[in-house]
Amino acid sequence: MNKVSKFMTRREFLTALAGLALIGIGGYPFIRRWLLASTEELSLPAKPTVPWNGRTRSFQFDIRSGEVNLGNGTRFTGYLINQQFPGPEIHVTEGDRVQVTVKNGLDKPLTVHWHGVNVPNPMDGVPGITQNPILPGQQFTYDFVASPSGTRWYHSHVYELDEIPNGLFGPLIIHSTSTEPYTSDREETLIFSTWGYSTTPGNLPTYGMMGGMGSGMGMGSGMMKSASPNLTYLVNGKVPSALNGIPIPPGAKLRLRLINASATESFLLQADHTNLLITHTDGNPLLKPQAVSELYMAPAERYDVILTPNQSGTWYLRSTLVGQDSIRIPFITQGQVSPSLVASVPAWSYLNLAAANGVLPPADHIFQLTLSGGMMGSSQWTINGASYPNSVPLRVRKGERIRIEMFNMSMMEHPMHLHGHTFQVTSFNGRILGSPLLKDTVDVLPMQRCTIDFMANNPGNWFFHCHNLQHMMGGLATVVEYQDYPLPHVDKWM
Ligand SMILES: [Cu+2]
Repeated sequence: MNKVSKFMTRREFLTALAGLALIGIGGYPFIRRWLLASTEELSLPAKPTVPWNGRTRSFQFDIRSGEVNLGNGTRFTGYLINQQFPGPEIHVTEGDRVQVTVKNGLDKPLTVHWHGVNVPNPMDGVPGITQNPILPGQQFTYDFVASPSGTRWYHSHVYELDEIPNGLFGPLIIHSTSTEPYTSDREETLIFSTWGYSTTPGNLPTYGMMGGMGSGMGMGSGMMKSASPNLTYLVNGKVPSALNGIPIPPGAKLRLRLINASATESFLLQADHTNLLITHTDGNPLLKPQAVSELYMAPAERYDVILTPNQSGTWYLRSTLVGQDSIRIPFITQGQVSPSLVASVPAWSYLNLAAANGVLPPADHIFQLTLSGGMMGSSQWTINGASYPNSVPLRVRKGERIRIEMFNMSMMEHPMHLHGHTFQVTSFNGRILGSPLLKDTVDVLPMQRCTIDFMANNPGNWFFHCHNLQHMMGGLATVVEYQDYPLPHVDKWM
């Protein structure tokens, strides 16, 4: 039912026609150049991971409940991994075999999902699809080769609106074995989260129309979005006012690994008196870094940025969305800086990478998904009219180049996350991206369209869902199923 034979949209057809016309008027050398460029940039890996380098890194996750102190006097009983909130920051190298033994000392089931890591399917941590949840008192060892390199993270995939905000998440940094394309002098990880969700049955939070209406509509400038009420914003598990200033010498290049672990909230980040140089999207390097004045980051997205102090003393990285003024992360310049003029650059948008023209490469299988729901404040969300687990799975075959075309026919943004694969954002709102963005989560804005392409190179059953956890719970999810791989039994553990 989802199978759509190869076809061209009207726009692609017109673009192709325009291309032919250019060839007709002697523009061939030009055409040939961008066709070649697209082909090179559009190569997708045939294998999901690099080979094992022979080294094994073992970790224990001892998960228990315990007291969390947010740094502003707020204390509550949260979920601790090795006594930490959030969980420990793990550093490994691409190609390492990573073994994490998770011991569940809580009174409820849990799993761990390795977000952005292209693990073998049984290690993906999705209960009811790739494994049974780890029950209280039980343990499970995750075992995978770390790949691809970049800013990744991990989190529970059971009762997520309870377990993630209350502590079952943390950064996973996979270092590259090759030289980083963009140098920096030092780096810091900032993992953003939100706390204070009510999870009492029948009393689910009502962040909805107010919070998300118009999300990202003015993305880039003049945002009209306001934040959800009654949430506490955290960075590295503390309210930002409790953070120590991050020291940075004058002239130094500081790489920030920004991770949005919020269950529902996006952020619009700006640094005082300096632009942000985006080098990686969801951990994957850009062909060319992008200097931006502000950065919009939806749930589950990650951005690596480089910044350089342009002010003496203390300055801040802030979120400028209404209601998020508590998000002010302090930096301290260790010495005197004579401020230079800040270059005028655009705000971040996927469309910054849009090409003047271009065509999407052929795909073997195209799925068209309409994301909808949330009407009149409803908490039900759908893909092609059906809510998970009744949504139609996307059936693919190994070796195919898959394209998913999404249209967001709703008034809220949907950060769509595919497990087990790195995809390319190939077009956004009908415009082809000249250099496709490598991501695992794409934020589809209200009433907008996008296409993502990936190689079906990792057999299994892979959850594909909105990472606004309320939308996911409300049904905005489906499964990418490989032909000839045993079907999942599909239990809903949200
Ligand atoms: Cu959503």
